[in-house]
Amino acid sequence: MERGRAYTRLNTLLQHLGGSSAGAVTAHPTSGAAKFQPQQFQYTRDNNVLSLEQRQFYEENGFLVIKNLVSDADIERFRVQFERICREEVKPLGLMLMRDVSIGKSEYVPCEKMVSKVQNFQEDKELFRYCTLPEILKYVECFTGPNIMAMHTMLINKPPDTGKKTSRHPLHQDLHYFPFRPSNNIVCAWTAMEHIDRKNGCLVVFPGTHKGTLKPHDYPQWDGGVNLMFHGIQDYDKNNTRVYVTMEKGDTVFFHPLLIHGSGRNKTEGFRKAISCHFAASDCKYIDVKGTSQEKIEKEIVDLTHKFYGLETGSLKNVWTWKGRLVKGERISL
Ligand SMILES: O=C(O)CCC(=O)C(=O)O
Repeated sequence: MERGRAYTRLNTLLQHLGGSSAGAVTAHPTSGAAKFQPQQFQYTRDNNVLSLEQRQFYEENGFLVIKNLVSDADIERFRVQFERICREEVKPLGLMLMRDVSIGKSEYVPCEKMVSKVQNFQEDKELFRYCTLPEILKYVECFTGPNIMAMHTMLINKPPDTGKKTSRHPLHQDLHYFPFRPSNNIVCAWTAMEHIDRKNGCLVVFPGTHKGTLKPHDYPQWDGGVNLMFHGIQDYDKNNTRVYVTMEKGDTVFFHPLLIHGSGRNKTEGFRKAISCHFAASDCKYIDVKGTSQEKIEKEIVDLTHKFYGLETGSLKNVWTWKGRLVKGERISL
């Protein structure tokens, strides 16, 4: 009875808030959007962290920016550790250093300017602190529930574009790389380590595409070359609204793994930094990707893991089992 009354009150409130327009998406919830009622929510959980507007925004758009979430002090610590890693003063186990395709192998000297991305920092205590920050996990739980695995970690150091446009990240869906489901229990947290806008290559997202399915991905045919693992979608709706997500240092965007997104060229002289982690509910289940659009990426990742670490994983599932770390609650099936 009490519950019934609460829903009626909530529904009245929702009606007061009015409808939303898909054509006018901003990077943040604005008052006035109320298409859904809580019982229809499927991408967010009711744990008293997100407001109704924030939940509606994510349900509708597949991403949500939380302003000023990570402190300057923490970001400084991540930056300092990243620089130490680049100078090879520390060599965390499992860490992979990537360089932009425009930099030849012979040109490589260990310094920050040569590294476009570090990934798999699960064994680096200092960087991995990002994945355990209570302020991050508090929001992650809204999407995954209480048992949380940190599955994929990255610090992206988008270099100034050399003119070859290789600093772009093609439009893609992160689920392409993941052999676990359901997708609604996976979320990416991506934190700006400085002001990020279209000049230094902010994220661009296609709102609402998280409601679609996983599309085939492949390397784009770019004249200047494409970075390793930068698979993109060829077939996307060019008329879909695009949102360029301008962010300040510490702002964090949470987004769904089916959301089509990418990032543009870095037209500045600086190295644009962001730190991110993909989290998943620990009761997600592995799937066999053989015979699916993910078969090719499975082979590429398994081969790379062998080349890089000498590990015979044999399947995407084993790669992710090896990388995943529990950050909250209980490890169940991942
Ligand atoms: O930081 C960026 O430029 C894009 C990162 C991204 O979309 C990814 O690595 O999946």
